[in-house]
Amino acid sequence: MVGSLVASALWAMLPAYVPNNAAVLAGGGRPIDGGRTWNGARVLGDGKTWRGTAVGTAVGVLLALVLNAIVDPASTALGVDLPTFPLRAAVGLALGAMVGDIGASFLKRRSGRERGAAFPGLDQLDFVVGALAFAWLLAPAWFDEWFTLPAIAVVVVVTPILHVVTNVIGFALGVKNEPW
Ligand code: CTP
Ligand code: MG
Ligand code: K
Repeated sequence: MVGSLVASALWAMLPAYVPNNAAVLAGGGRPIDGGRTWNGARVLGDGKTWRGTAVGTAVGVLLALVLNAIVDPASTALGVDLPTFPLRAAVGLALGAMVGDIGASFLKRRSGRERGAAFPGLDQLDFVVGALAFAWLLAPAWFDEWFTLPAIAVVVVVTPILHVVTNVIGFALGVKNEPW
């Protein structure tokens, strides 16, 4: 019961989990803010690029399509009813994750934090808020079916743990500049 709630909630979030990690690998090139500043600090900073955002979003959507291809055997193997992603839900989760992270950088720059500075709490949940908001906007019926309040609670508790673990691994592998 609880296990199936955790499994379906995390499955539903997978297309939102990979974009930020894909962006780390794909980053570089022109920053979204074009180098512009606002009140003495960069609008977003060099860590938010067009290429990272585009590749991250595309990888998230592609993952959703792969998950759709294996959802039946996976549901059977786990004995859990897992979600299939309509394209609108896939785009909402992936693009929303990227936009949430970009919004966090905007807030970091406004609060005097340089690129790469940690903002505990915001760093772990920015993309969750963005992904859920965009999925709700783009695929409201699908969102209501899979993101019940208990499912959202699972996501909010488990995601920061997964986020910290993956970023420490990325840092240890040398692909990420900071372990957060
Ligand atoms: N990245 C990107 N485009 C994005 C998000 C991330 O190119 N939309 C790449 C950048 O190379 C970035 C790296 O992924 O440096 C790590 O992402 P993140 O930790 O979110 O950025 P930071 O460099 O820490 O910058 P910020 O302080 O603004 O979060
Ligand atoms: Mg960072
Ligand atoms: K971030």
